[in-house]
Amino acid sequence: MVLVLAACGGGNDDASEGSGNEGGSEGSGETKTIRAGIGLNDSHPQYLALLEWKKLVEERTDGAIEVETYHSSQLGDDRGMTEALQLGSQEVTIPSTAPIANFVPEYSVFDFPFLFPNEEVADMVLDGEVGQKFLDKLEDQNLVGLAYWENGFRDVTNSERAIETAADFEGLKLRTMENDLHLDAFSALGANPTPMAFGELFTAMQQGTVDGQENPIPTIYLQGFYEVQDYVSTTHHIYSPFVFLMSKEFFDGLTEEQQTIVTEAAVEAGALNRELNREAVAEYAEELKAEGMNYNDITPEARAEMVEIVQPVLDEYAEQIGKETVQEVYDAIAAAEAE
Ligand code: TK8
Repeated sequence: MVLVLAACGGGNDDASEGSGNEGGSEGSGETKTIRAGIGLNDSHPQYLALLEWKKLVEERTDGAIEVETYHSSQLGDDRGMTEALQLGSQEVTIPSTAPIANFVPEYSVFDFPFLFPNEEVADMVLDGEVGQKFLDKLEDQNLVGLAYWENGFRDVTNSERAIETAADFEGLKLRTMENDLHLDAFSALGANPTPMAFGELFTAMQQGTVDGQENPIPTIYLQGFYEVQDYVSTTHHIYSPFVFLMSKEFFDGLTEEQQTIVTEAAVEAGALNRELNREAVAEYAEELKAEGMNYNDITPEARAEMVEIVQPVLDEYAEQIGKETVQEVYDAIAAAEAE
């Protein structure tokens, strides 16, 4: 396997400089294996970008690092895989920020409803100083954050009715991610939220355990949610970033050169993830309609009402997180918007 990968990498300009086929500065010829797992399936932009990351890392390390990729929660759910990284029994996962808040509570700020106005501003804030500060907070939890990827703006689907105004959430059994802020925000809107791992969601909707869920359009389409859901409403209530996480124990065991390679590759593959994801949204929205889903957008007035309803929940979480930290995020957003 090592030989095959080294041979593939041989054609690459960057990989051919340095120490021949010794595999980086250690030169031991020992192959390090990364098990990288995600919850989404193998048609999602996240997985396609993960394959790109694998290719870049294997080429640039001359095969000294080998990456095995797993999708569809084969290695567990976001929370379980993150715990496995902490224990050093898995090397990479790319969860949404919401489950990360169970490890570093400050991450909840990224899941404040209606926080980011658009993807460009999100990129600037996350890829800037504030984003880096948040990545640094992961170290205490035995995790290294290499880059932000994109899950995207979340929209609601359900089997009961179109969500046009806040009142339509009333009594809706809605699956949420495992995150207290999500629970409290949807409760405030009148829904009946249930936290659940992503891998259990399809069956829960199929069996009617929940009426609906919320996720970005690419997930709704590529995971086949239209088979078990009738309504999609583009509430765009939360912009969900992904964080590319590596086990700190594994990262610390890499050579400096390898640390740079895995980090740069995570940023580059993340750009591909964002690009594919954004290209896909309009097309997949059309596909959802073609599959017979009832599709509706939200008026600015209805959105403003939702913002008002969740505001007390945000105030409460801002206290918990620390007002200064939250203000820093708001300031970075304002600065990005002004550019
Ligand atoms: C996939 C999850 C998922 C997230 C969720 O592992 O749980 O709803 O949006 O895409 O990260």
